[in-house]
Amino acid sequence: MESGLSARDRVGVQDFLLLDNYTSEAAFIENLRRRYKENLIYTYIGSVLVSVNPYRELEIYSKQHMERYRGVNFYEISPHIYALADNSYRAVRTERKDQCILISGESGAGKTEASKKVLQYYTTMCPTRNNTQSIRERLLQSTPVLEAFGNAKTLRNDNSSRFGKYMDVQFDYKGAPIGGHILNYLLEKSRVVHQNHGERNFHIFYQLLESGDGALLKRLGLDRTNPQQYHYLVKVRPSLCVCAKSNIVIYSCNIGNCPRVSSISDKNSWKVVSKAFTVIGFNEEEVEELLKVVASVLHLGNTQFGEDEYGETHLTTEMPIKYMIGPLSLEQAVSARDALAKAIYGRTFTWLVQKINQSLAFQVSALKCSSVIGLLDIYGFEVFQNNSFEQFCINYCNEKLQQLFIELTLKSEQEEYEAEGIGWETVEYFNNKIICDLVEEKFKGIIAILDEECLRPGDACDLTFLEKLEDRLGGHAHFVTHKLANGKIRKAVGREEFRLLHYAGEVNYNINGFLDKNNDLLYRNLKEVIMMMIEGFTLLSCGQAATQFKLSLAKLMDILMSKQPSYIRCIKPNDAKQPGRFEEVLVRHQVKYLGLMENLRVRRAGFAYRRSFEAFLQRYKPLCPDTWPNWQGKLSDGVSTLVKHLDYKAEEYKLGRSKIFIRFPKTLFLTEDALELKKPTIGDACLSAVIMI
Ligand code: AOV
Ligand code: MG
Repeated sequence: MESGLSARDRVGVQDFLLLDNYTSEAAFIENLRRRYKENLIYTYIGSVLVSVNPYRELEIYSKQHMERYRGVNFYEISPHIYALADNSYRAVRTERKDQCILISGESGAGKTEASKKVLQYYTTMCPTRNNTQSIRERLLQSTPVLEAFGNAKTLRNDNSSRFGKYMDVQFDYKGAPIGGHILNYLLEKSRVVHQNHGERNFHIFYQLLESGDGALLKRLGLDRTNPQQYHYLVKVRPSLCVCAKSNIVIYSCNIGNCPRVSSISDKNSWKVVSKAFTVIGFNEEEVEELLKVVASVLHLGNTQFGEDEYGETHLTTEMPIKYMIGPLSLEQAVSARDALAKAIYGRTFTWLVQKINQSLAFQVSALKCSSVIGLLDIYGFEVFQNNSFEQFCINYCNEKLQQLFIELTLKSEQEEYEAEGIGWETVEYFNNKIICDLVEEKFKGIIAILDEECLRPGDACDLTFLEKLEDRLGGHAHFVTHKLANGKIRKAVGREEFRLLHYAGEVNYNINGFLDKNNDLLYRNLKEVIMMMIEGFTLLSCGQAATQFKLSLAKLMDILMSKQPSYIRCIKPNDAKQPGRFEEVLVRHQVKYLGLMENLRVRRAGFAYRRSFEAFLQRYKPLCPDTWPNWQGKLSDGVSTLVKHLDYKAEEYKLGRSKIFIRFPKTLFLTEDALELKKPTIGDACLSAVIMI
């Protein structure tokens, strides 16, 4: 412990609003660093929670901790994710307004862990109805199942979410969780057939092979002794060789990756997932059917193709298919196989989410959902050495989330002050709308150009797509290719790449595979074979995937906009995934692009709470004899009378055209406390009729 320092010097301030030098980025980072060194990973910016990944288990998530945070206000106790969870829950109870908790930050920053902590809080602390107890367990157990099928080790995170997840927790009028619903977004299906060096396929493959019961594996035709025999589990580097015996050219794969990772226990996870299946309500046959599909993907990956002297390709698999798909070139055959594996896995994942949703739906028809809290945990912004279509979609998704943050916290807040005639000096911030438009704008954006190229008959290919991008978007401030305006070559961008200047940094995207991935290509005859094998199993082409993704993101934004948001901004302190390491440059970069300094400036200069005159008066009128039981005059005069009686100081509030603005949360909390004391004399019934806006 550093001696001679006051507690405040040592642990910093728990709310950045209290920083003496609140405009200084250095002071902001220093505050984060001090707190991090003391294992204080949470700090507020008003009601926004900033969280720094500790990369170690902290003793702050026990039931006792949860109890400490129940019903207390932010400023009363040290910052915690439970305080934020409780705050949203109380808003649901008292204001009956749907809430959402938006968790953002780059890959490995702690979003998924944060969402799990919030869910744990609700399932532990909220009241239960007799007949809905199992729903808590199901809500909790949906996570390990979805993680087994949708998470994987990447270079950035050993448990990286490879799909976006939005989960509604539904509460009844007494505040008991009674159900849930999950929306999933764009699973990174390409991982099924290919992983970058040092990465893995989805966890479930390794869990099944490592820990699946011997008899089960036998039934599935799997052999655990050598997981590396499964081509989809190792780094696949295609190569062609000629079989000496038959003179047939064999398309083979290079084996070389290690499927085991010290930080991941596939054995333990398997146990957890197996139990979770039971809790969610899968019977044994359903689990086995599901695992059969998983196994079939591994078998499919081991299918090899040979080319005979006529250049025709044959299927040399032991799968129960008697079809020859040909003639195709070797490359075509392999890509058809991989497309099929991806489609099977993707469909299975969608089915899994549907099945979980059935299990989370109200079991008792008489139950009514009164309000919901939505939890958004998406894949974080990521940059690799080689970035493809998947990173393009993931990073676009993060742009949208940042846009929502800007719309709701920076832009609308400032616009409201202006509309209400509150004196205000505008805080400048970077608005990433320009990048969202670049990607998604109708007819002009990258997605529109990609779709256009996918639908164009003739010679359309990835390179013509890049040419079109250059033609139409060259000169855009956030779009760059290897060609410089003066005809020279920009070395930092490859000839098959384009670079986007994202809000969170620059990313070069390699265009190879963009068209196929966007088309979600699946050969028709393969679809037919599968449809004949499995009745009712329809594998239709999904159309242009990026556009679908864009539309589902737009829908998600509508869902989120209809709710009252809370924010958790996650920060990754180092790239080595190590505890105790706080790398300033890395943290500063995140503080910058997350817009935390602007967020702080707006909050500091602005007002923590606002209420319409009517709602404010309605709720707090019992606190002043002149406004109780009814105020007859103008609403603004009533509010004026009330706050004077409450002894609000001039710097604590401002009256706008239709609303009162309260600068500090504490002022409102003290008023709430006073109301609580008044309850015995005025009665609860009167208060429950009050609507807060
Ligand atoms: P992410 O969700 O933000 O990345 P995770 O939530 O998976 O990141 O966190 C990555 C790892 O950091 C976890 O597996 C834990 O080991 C550790 N970690 C995060 N938060 C905590 C915490 N509060 N306490 C202890 N350890 C933690 V990604 O899904 O890749 O964008 O796509
Ligand atoms: Mg995650």
